Formats: sequence, C-alpha cells, structure tokens
Amino acid sequence: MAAFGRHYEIAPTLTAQPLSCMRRGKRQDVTCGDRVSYCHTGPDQGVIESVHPRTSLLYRADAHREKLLAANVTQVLVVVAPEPTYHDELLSRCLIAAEAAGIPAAIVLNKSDLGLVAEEAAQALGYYDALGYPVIQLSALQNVTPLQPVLDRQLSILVGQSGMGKSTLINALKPNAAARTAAISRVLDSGKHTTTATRCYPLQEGSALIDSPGLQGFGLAYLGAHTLIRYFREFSALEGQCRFSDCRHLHEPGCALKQWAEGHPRRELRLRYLTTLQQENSRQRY
Ligand SMILES: Nc1nc2c(ncn2[C@@H]2O[C@H](COP(=O)(O)OP(=O)(O)OP(=O)(O)O)[C@@H](O)[C@H]2O)c(=O)[nH]1
Ligand SMILES: [Mg+2]
Ligand SMILES: [Zn+2]
Repeated sequence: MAAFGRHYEIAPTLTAQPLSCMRRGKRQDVTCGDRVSYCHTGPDQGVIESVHPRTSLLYRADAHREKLLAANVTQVLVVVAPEPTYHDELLSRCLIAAEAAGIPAAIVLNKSDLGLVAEEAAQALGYYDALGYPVIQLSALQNVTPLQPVLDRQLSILVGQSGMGKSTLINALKPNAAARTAAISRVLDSGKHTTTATRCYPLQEGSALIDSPGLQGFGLAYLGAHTLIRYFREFSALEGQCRFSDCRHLHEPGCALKQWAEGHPRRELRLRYLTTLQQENSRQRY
C-alpha cells in the first residue's frame, strides 16, 4: 500500500487497516503495488518475507542505483502542468519507461484553469496524442470527471515532476484521502517535493490510484543503447533503415531518422532525446 525508504505499509485487502512493515534483510526489492508474503512481529507490525511475481514493474535507474516506482500497475499517468513549467524530456522518459515495461500510458494535463499557458501546453502535447498517448486535460481544483472513466478497473500510478498537482488530483478523486500538497515556488519555477512516500489510494471497487514523489530525473540505464529506438513509437518503424547499420542518428549520411525528422521541430526534439539517451547508456556500465 505504501513505500517510503525502507519502510512499507501492507494490507491483506485494499480497505483493511494497514500494517507497518520492514523487509527482511537489507534488500530494497519491494515497492508499492507489490503482493508479498509477511509475518506479524506485533499487532500492527510485520516483516515482508518474500515478493510475489509481478505482472509489471515500473522503475528507473542510473549507473549506480535502481529505484522501483511501482509494481503490478496496469496504467501509467504522467501528470504535467503549464506551471511550474513541465519538462518535455522528462515526460518522454516516463513514457519510454512505461513502453519498456509494457504498461499503457496516458498524459494528464493538469491546471487547465490557467488559461493561455494551458492552451499552449495542450498544443505541444498534441504530438504525443498523435503517437497514441491520450492527453486528458483537466483542472484538479475544478473538475476531475474527465479522469474518472480512465481510472475504471485499473491500478494506475501518477508520476511527474514536483508541483504538477498529483496529490491534489488524489484529494479531488478521493475526498477523505488527505494527501499533503504545497504551493509551488514561482521564483524557482518548481514544486517543493511535498510527497515523500509512494502510496496507493483505493477508489471505487476494482480501481486504485498510486501517488508518487515528484521526479527530478528519470534514468533509463537498464535499456541497452541499441534497443532504445524500439520505445520511441515514431522511430521504431524506421529501425534498420539507415544507410549504415551502426548509425547513431547523429551526423551520419543516409540516416532515416534524421531525414524523417528534418524540418519538424517536435520530431527533431524527440530524436535528440533518443540520441541523448543512447549516449548516456553507452557511456555508463549498468
Ligand atoms: N491553478 C491550479 N493549481 C493547482 C491545480 N492542481 C494543483 N494545483 C496547485 O499546485 C500546487 C502543487 O500541487 P501538489 O498536488 O502538491 O503537487 P504534486 O505533484 O503532488 O507535487 P510533489 O508531491 O512535490 O511531487 C498546489 O499549490 C496546488 O494547489 C489546478 O488544477 N489548478
Ligand atoms: Mg504530491
Ligand atoms: Zn540513423
């Protein structure tokens, strides 16, 4: 039900009173959404003995460390907002991680009440919509009904930068949730990293929503430099069509990706995300 540092909350059912737990040993191989075997060490305390096989695992990693985000989720919802400014590359990385984990993803554009800046963000996100990542535009402060059908019968996770309004969404969807939220910093154009635990909130029967701490980056070190292209929906069909089989899609002549992207700023941007990740992942040993 919840994971923070080496502490966990587990419950036999979504609505039961949770038990405060530690993992046996020093392993950090358990995350929110996991099914586990445990034993009681006290009336409301326990130890996690083992982690059951998962249907999905969303995680990030750099060369040194893996960080599990959630297990068994059936849907990833990347939350963005016009204020603080969302980072398009981070959004892309969240989508790549979902793609690599085989989990369907959608984008929630929050704070639609902010007017023109929200309109501009919606336009920029049209590119992802065309790729098949639905963009759901709403205001957590005014009306979250556009999200309700999307959540039905799903275990969904909200991911995104700090200050995008993930916890505010939780509170709007589940009035007694009392998830902590905090005002953004206009000076720093950022959120305040208010949420520190990953926590699962049961909604109507059969659906639940996981809130997670704001992301500052999203390392994908576990994806091989040469396989990355498969997780970019618009480029995957062009795999193997460059003149040189070892094309890095940078300056090589006859690059199918460069040709296709040329003159289209959004495509060029995504190609840069791909080549950045390729360089990142070929430099570091994982
Ligand atoms: N105008 C407007 N403000 C919103 C909306 N949703 C959230 N906010 C505000 O944005 C700020 C940040 O919201 P949070 O819900 O704490 O953001 P978060 O994504 O959970 O941030 P972290 O927990 O730090 O990752 C708060 O001041 C919210 O009131 C919205 O739809 N419109
Ligand atoms: Mg939060
Ligand atoms: Zn190429």
